[in-house]
Amino acid sequence: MKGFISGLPKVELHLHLEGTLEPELMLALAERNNVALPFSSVESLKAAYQFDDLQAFLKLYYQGAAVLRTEQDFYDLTYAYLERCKREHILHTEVFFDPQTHSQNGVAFETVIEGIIRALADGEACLGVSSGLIMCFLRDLPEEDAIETLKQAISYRDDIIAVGLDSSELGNPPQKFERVFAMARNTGFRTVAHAGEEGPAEYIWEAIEALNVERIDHGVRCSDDPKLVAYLAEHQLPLTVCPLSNVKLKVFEDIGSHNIIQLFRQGVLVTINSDDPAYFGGYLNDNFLAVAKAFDLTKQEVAQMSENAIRASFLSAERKQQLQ
Ligand code: ES4
Ligand code: ZN
Repeated sequence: MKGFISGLPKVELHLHLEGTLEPELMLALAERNNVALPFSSVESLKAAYQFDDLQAFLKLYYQGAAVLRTEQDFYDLTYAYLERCKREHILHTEVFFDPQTHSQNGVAFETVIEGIIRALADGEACLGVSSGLIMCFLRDLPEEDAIETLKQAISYRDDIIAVGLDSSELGNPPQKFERVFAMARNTGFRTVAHAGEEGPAEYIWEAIEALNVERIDHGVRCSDDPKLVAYLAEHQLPLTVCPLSNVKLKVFEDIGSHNIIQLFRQGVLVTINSDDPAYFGGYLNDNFLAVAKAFDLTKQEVAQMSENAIRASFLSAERKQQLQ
């Protein structure tokens, strides 16, 4: 199974670039940029990666992201992930970035995006990994900040395929961003949102009805509402599920208690993704393998998961067909 998964052509749809910041690079950039970190070794950093919930994780994730300062830093971060894609046989990836995290640290929008788009172009040309860029709004910040961020993105209209919504879910329902998502859609951006990771099934309904999203990121709490599961299956609205992330953040106690296979068997278009692999201890192949082993999946079922991701991607119908 391990060899089968490694060799399977794959697509990734839920990955935070800032979440690919490996401890080694984090420490190197802290030194390069003179940013103070409360950790001095890879070991002490890794030892701190034990989280009770999303909030505990986000604290470390934002602290880590503060070492990213220059365009070259964003290039190096992004290119290192694309090299990983090549090794993992990921042919296409749709990646999130959080510009507001960096503007809070005094780093300009242009610095962040120029580094990322240069790496994505090189990744396609030199590694053969195609990609799409998704700009996420931080949902724990006010609506006006998201609107300001969207305005900055307009000059990069051709470099960004979609907008998304991430960070602290509880208390920050999708509805809060209804207007900015409408503006984004009118500008020609596609839309996705994190919903139903820690938040209730109601937030998934809101993401669908108020934000008009084309995919739900996580969405695992849909199981609390059978009508919602039926809706997702009927409309083939994809969920980008992140199994190892959910276990690390205690959304599920262990991989065997995860509901991904239950949803799969109920006809929901589920996909497997790695979320923040540097923090959660596994890239895409590890996520596939954990699910395949825990539920004793057949090769055909594993291949179906990969096919689901091709279907759920923002690729053209023509390119989807090439990948299938
Ligand atoms: C995230 Cl796992 C997760 N959930 C919500 N927001 C995030 N940002 C980075 N990782
Ligand atoms: Zn995520």
